[in-house]
Amino acid sequence: MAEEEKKGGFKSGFISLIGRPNVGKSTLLNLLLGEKIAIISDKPQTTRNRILGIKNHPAGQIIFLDTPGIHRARSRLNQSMVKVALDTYNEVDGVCFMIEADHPDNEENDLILGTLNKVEKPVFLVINKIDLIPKGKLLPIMERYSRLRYFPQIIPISALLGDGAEVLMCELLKVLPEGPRLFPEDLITDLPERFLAAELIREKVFRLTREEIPYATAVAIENFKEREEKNLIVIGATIHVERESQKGILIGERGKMLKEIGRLAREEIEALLGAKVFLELWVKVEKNWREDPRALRRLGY
Ligand SMILES: Nc1nc2c(ncn2[C@@H]2O[C@H](COP(=O)(O)OP(=O)(O)OP(=O)(O)O)[C@@H](O)[C@H]2O)c(=O)[nH]1
Ligand SMILES: [Mg+2]
Repeated sequence: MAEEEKKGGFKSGFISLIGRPNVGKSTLLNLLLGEKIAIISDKPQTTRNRILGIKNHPAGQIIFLDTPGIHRARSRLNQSMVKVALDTYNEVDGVCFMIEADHPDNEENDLILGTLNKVEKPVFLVINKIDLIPKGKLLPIMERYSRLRYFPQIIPISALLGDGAEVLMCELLKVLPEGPRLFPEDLITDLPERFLAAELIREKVFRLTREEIPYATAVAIENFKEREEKNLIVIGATIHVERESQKGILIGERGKMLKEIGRLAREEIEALLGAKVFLELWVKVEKNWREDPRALRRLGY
């Protein structure tokens, strides 16, 4: 047990990051952890699973749950994403409700406020992307939101520039219960390496493709073999799409697109795992997987 834990007053507990798609929840998680474990894109609905990240602060251990953005979900996949986010309400000691400073008022935020009504744990309002607005616009947002419900604190941040992260953690530590570390100090997430690798591949699809394609894509790791003598990891992954036309775009002219996705993903997987990676990608059409409960389960949703 570390010194500060023995002294007493050490805090530990769970905080979920909640908000509409694209507000910057995953960017904030990575900023707080000082490491990239959650994928990020400029398109909404990037995160599909609960991403657990462990922050070891001198005053306590904060376990953050990054969640899919809450929205009006139509497909089964999207319904499952929203459920993942809402389910965290039952297992946390506090919630960070994130909004964007540059467009704070919208139907999705109203929807989320409604879901937060039944949450008895402290709900903090985190106003992200303050780098995008002039300072004078912040106060009116804070005033408006404090009339909508009680927030123990309203914390303006820029997850992109790193502003406000320490203030946020100090405020969160205040509401966490006293207790020992819940995870070993050297652990940053409970997610398996296979999952993180699949996510990095999906992130590159989000970056390099447009319109329906990122949304119709899921990545399944087929094999993951460590060759310790060579410090090499051999990974094979299938990118599932819904239609032949999407498969064609993902592969690209003479395989160019798939090669680029593979190259960018491999570089990041190598940095993450600290080993050389041999990455092989396949593309497979699986009609309507977003509506098929069995396919969804198999693909991890
Ligand atoms: N200007 C600015 N952009 C930001 C900030 N934080 C995040 N972004 C950008 O906002 C976009 C969405 O970020 P994500 O972290 O993927 O958002 P998210 O809330 O996790 O989105 P979902 O997973 O889709 O729910 C990315 O392009 C980020 O670079 C910020 O503080 N300022
Ligand atoms: Mg996200």
